[in-house]
Amino acid sequence: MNDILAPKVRISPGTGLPEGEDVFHTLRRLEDLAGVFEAEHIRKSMDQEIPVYEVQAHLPVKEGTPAGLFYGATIIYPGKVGDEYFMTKGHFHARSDRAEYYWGISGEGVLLLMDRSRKIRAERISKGSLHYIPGDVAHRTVNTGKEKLIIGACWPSDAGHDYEEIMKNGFAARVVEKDGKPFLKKLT
Ligand code: M6P
Ligand code: ZN
Repeated sequence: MNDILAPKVRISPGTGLPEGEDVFHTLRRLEDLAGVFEAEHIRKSMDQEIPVYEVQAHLPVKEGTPAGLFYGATIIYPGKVGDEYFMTKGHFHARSDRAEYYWGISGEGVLLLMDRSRKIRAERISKGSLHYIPGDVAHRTVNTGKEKLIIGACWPSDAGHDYEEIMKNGFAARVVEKDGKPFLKKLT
C-alpha cells in the first residue's frame, strides 16, 4: 500500500490551466458581453459566436466558504471591438474588502484597476508579471497583443463577484488601439 497519492489537479505547464477534480470552465463569447464595450453597435454587428475569453478554475470549496482559496487561469483572445481590445467583464468583489493575485503566464496585456473613488491604475501584464489587487479595487484584464493573453489568479473563496457596479457605471478608462499601440483612454 502506498500512502503517497497522485495530485487531484494538475496545472498544464506553459498555460497554467488547471485540469482534474473540481475544475470548472466558463466561456464568454461576444453574445455574452452586451454593454461591455464602448462601441456596442459594432459588437452587435460582429459574429456573436466569437469567443472573447475563457476561465478554467479550481474551486475546491463552495463559493462563499470563509477562508478558502480558488485558483483560476483566464485566456483572453486577441481581437477588438472597434478600436477597443478584447477584455474581461471586470468586477469588484461582492465581499468588497477581499484581495486577489493575478500574474502573467503568456501574451501581452493590461490590468485595469479602479478604486471606489473611480481612480484608475493600469499595469502592463506579461509573462512573469505579478499583480496584487487590494480589496475595494475593481479589476479587468485586457489583451493588447496579437497572441492569446493568459493570466493566473488566486482569490478568496468568499470574495464573490459584483458585476453590477461595472455594468452600471463602467470603468473610468478604456484600453484602445491608437496609432497601432495600446492607449489608456480616460473617460470623464
Ligand atoms: C480571474 C478571476 C476570476 C474571474 C475571471 C474573469 O480568473 O478574477 O474570479 O471570474 O478572472 O473575469 P470576470 O469575472 O471579470 O469576467
Ligand atoms: Zn476578482
